[in-house]
Amino acid sequence: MPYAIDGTELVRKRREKIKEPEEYRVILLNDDYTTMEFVVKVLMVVFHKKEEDAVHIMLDVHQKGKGIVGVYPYDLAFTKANQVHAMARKAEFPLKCVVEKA
Ligand code: TYC
Repeated sequence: MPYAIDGTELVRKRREKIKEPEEYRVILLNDDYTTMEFVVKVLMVVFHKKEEDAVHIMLDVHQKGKGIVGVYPYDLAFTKANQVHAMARKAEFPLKCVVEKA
């Protein structure tokens, strides 16, 4: 080490290293086959939305083609996307969502 660093410098360096987790958007995609009722259920079960909010999000996706459902750290975003696809597969609906970096 070419020079000594004091306690304050060490604390500053350690603080600078702490990064907030990067965030990822989970985006729900519209399709012509999944029922509105099922989409609302998925939004309530997987994303913990209140029924009123779930209906609003579902209608927005239905009208616009896609919409952001939530923003999460990487692992949680992909876990939720997988849960959506697992529920959809089981119910034989083609419902899809995608994850993108926020
Ligand atoms: N478009 C579907 C219908 O009319 C409803 C729907 C909404 C499907 C949102 C997917 O992400 C979706 N039954």
